[in-house]
Amino acid sequence: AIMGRIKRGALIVFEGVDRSGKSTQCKKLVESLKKQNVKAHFMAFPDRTTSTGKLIDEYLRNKDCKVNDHAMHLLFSANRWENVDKMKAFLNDGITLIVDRYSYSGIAYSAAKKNMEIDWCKQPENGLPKPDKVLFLMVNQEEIMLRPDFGNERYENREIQKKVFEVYQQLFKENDNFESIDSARSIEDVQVEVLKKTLETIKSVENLPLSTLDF
Ligand code: ADP
Ligand code: 2DT
Ligand code: MG
Repeated sequence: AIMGRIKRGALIVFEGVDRSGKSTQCKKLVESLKKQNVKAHFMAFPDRTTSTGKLIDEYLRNKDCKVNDHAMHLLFSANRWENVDKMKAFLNDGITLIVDRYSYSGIAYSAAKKNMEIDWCKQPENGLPKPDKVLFLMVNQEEIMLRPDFGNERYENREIQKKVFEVYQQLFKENDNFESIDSARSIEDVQVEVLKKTLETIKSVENLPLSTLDF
């Protein structure tokens, strides 16, 4: 008998400002999927374990560390590029990837800086695997202020977060793979919607080829 082709996994990305609940939802989602016998694997960007990731980690944790903004942007992008073969292998094996931040974080946090052109920021991302769905966690500023405090990393302050949110909103309008999730609800209520959207996405792309980002 002819063997059926392996159905590919879906590339699901979580985006949103700090404390919007991305990491919480990603972890729960991977558990929920595994419970339902859906093959899933968690990834996060920046991937702080690789050689580029160690430089990025130093940059984020040490605010005195001065690096050219353009060079830093390319390093964040390189940190994704060095994971492409691994990502494709998972997806082709039928394993769904649940990813905490991706190219859209790269664009939003860099374009929020002075003297950084958004069109320039998009370019290094072209050719990377295109997410089948970007779940954009939306929480208003008042709600986010009720959540546990910012940490000490670079970018963790209100002024930067406001600019980042503005770039995210532009990306939301420009990209058809974005879906907004109201995250000013309980963790459990958000998870119900996140799981539903993910299962729908897995089903709808399983026989379609993976696309590449084309900004
Ligand atoms: P992110 O990864 O987007 O920065 P986290 O998942 O780390 O956000 O969540 C930030 C903080 O807010 C954590 O303390 C988490 O427990 C809390 N939190 C996450 N989701 C919710 C929610 N829906 N309601 C209230 N608090 C939340
Ligand atoms: P967390 O580890 O708490 O998510 O913070 N960032 C991330 C960039 O500036 N560019 C990127 O390409 C990516 C993926 C956002 C990571 C911090 O790094 C920022 C917050
Ligand atoms: Mg997080």
